[in-house]
Amino acid sequence: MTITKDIQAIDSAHYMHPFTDHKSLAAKGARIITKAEGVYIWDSEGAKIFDAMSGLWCVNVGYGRKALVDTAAKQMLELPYYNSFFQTTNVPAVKLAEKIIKLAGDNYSHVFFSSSGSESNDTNLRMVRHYWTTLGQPERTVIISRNNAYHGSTVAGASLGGMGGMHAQGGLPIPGIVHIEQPYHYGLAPNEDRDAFGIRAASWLEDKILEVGADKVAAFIGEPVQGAGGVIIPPKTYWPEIQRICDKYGILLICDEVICGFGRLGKWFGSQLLGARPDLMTFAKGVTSGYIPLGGVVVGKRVADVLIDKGGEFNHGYTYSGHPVACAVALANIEILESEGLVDRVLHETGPYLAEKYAELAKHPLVGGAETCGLVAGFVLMKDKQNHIAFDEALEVGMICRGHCFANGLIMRAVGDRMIIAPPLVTTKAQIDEMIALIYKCLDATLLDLKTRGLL
Ligand code: PXG
Repeated sequence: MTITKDIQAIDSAHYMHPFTDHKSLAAKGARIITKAEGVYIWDSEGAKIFDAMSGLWCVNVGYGRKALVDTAAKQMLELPYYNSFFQTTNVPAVKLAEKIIKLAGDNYSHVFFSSSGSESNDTNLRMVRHYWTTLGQPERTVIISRNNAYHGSTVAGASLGGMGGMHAQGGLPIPGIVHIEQPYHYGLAPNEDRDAFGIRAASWLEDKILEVGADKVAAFIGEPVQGAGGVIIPPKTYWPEIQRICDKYGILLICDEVICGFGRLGKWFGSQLLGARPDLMTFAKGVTSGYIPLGGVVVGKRVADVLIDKGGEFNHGYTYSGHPVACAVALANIEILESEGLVDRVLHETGPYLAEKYAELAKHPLVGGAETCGLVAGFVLMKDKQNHIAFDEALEVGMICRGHCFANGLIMRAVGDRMIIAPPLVTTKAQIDEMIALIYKCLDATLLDLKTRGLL
């Protein structure tokens, strides 16, 4: 047996993967990724692949960063672990909290650490309810979220998320979480003025607040740009209007920055670009560029002041809250983002360049609704875009396209028929050209394939 076949057999016998249909995976065998450098990954058969998804929206500084490895090794030797529970702390966690507050701005004072985005949103759920109880309004428990949102896979995370497939398994969402429609202009109202649609989409929040009763609503949660829901970039009017509505009813705003944070949109946090002032910000992924698990919540002064002054003990925490190795790696990762000017580069150079390329890509016969924001981008495969006719969902055209991407050395993710990318922030303009050329190649292969199958 080759190494590939060998590992595939053991994988299929013993390794239960996340979000995977194991019967169909066993039939073909998992792709084994063996090494990575820069923006590329390699599989066990030696194929070099352009990773236009940064792993899973996380490897912001690219693969192969020795500084992060050295930092982890040094910290492991010095203090590999200690908890922050019983009135103890550690230096990397303290320094990282201080650094994140500097990046977040004046509105914020504290950071709560976890090891993932899901855990952080569990923290948010408990924190906002504890906040309102502390203020003597325990009936304010309801959190409003959006359809197709992704906020994680724990019970709270999946409930806050708006993924039908996840809710269908395990009786979710848990009580006290309700959803409104997402601000997907191209999918919901392509003929409406974009900015007017943004205001209308935000008004669905106000409708829901009034339906639930303003005195029962604790918070609204949203990703600045929805990621796993298909890269849904809201009109520029949307977030300021959401902020206005939250302010009007005194409702806490949580921005889930797990994907948008740490430079993805060209600012340290996506809400800073899109015009929101969240009370709480969820982070994970890009904080360490995925080199080691770390997540957390940036806590605004509005919440922190109440919890610290009057909240007493918050009965919540994780073994790995403030893990010294993860926090040290995060500091080194932020140091790279700063010293290489990567966040500004996304805002002023690579983001606008990708936007230009996507404007051209929009002319391809299969491509509808092509949009970018910083280094995140998406389009939807359309059967007849002149008449705005989508493909039948059951045909899984997105998966067909994804297959051609794999075959041609490109990782591009399919969400239904939306094809999405989030390349590492180190991607150069020349590498954007290379990635765009691959996207054209894959689209042309998909077009030919669909014609051959009689689907077009
Ligand atoms: N919030 C957001 C906005 C996310 O994108 C999470 C929370 C949960 O983070 P953890 O670290 O618990 O996984 C995420 C994670 C996909 C995909 O299919 C996206 C995520 C995770 C898994 C798959 O694009 N995002």
